[in-house]
Amino acid sequence: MSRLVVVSNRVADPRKTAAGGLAVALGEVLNNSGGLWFGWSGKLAEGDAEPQLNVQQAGPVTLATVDLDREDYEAYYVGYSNGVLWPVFHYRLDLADFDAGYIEGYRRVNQMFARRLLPMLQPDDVIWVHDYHLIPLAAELRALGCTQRIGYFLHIPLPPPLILAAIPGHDWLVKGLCSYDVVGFQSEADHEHFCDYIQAEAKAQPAGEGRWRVFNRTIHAGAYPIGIDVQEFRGVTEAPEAAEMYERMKREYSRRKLLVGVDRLDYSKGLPQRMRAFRELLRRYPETRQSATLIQIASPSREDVSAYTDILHELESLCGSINGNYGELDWMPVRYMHRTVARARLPGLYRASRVALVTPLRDGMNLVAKEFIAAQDPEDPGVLVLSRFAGAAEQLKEALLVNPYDTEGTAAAIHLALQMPLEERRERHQSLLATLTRYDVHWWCDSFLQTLGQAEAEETGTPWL
Ligand code: GDG
Repeated sequence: MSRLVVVSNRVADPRKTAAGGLAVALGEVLNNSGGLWFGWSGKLAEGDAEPQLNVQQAGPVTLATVDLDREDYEAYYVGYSNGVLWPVFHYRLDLADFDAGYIEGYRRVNQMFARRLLPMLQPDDVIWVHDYHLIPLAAELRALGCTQRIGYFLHIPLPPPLILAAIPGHDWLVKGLCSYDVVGFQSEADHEHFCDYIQAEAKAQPAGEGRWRVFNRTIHAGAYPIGIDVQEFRGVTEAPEAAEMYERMKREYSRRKLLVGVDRLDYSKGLPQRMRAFRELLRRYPETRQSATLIQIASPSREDVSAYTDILHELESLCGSINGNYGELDWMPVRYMHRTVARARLPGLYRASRVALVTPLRDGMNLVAKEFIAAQDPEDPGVLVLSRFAGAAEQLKEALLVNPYDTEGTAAAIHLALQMPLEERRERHQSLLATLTRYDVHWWCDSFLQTLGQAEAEETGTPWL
């Protein structure tokens, strides 16, 4: 059997708990199959020498990481990945900072990753590259003579061609994507955007089921919506820490219905829009005052990117004004925490909540939506209010789907969720849980790797890059 090599921007020890969606999912995959996980250590290098490679064994998984020097970190990570690709891929051209210098740093780090990874590869390896930080990695590996199969999965949305085309060098990025053997997206919508782009801009020709002939190669493209490990998550839900959290929340809010939001503090998550919808709920449906409480966890994220400090201030000011206008001596409508909650306790919070608000303006998938469903008591489940702009909305049809830009419409959906009769809550939850169980993280991994396994190994380099 081929060995699995995973490459992602950050490497997390699968034995420890991690907060990112990607880290959680990949930890599970590698723990099951064993293999090599390569990426950035998360540390900055000291001195001028080429950074050391750190290799350690974590159970069945070899973890190999390199440090980045500050200049590379600023250009590759802060500048290009999070200052250009993240906003544009989330349809936020207004937040992109197209500084010409960044792309050089992005390319430099991808080249360095390719150089460092190549000597560790075995002939039969299957390589699986993740996310927007590493789009050109396959092209760089191929330029060094790598002939193994390489797959790529984009965890964030891929916007339509006209938005993508706003990025200087977008054609180079897409050519980079076409150096993989399999390119996977979270949703059919993202997959279609890719197909539209390569047909319009690169004269791609269909070459059978999911396959394209483009830039003199054959590639496979498809939607592989990421899932969670439902069994594992239900296990965490039943463990003492989550159960204790559940009991505490139930006691504390015995006379109220809890609404919950759990997000990285990111402008793509629609947090100010969510707060405005909640304010509208309190304004339009006075009976919800004193009967509903919103707990919003906003875990700190990318604090060295300036757009993130702006969103923090906007959110804090909205929470303050809602509490100021609607709060009573014995009740505050919003409990907002700019902190990370321990993963072991999160399911208890989900389970104690009647409604989850998952209302991103754009999201590749959104795992919180799935975790919320998995944590519910099937006899008395909560209701998921979900943005139609999350990748998860393609699968989770029985959620209450909302347009997060529509404040009144979202407030009305939250109101409906709060009032939903038990029978309807059960029916919806049952269907949602069935979807979640069928398309779990193992399905995601198996179906992607099966397609990659069937792809022909690349026989030559790609001299055109
Ligand atoms: C990217 C894409 C895609 C959040 N706050 C806390 C915490 N979390 C955990 C959640 C969940 C994960 O972080 C967030 O995953 P999401 O999917 O919601 O979002 P991103 O981080 O933006 O992930 C996304 C994902 O990749 C996977 O492909 O779904 O669309 O943007 O697991 O539970 N965990 C803990 N404390 C917190 O405060 N412990």
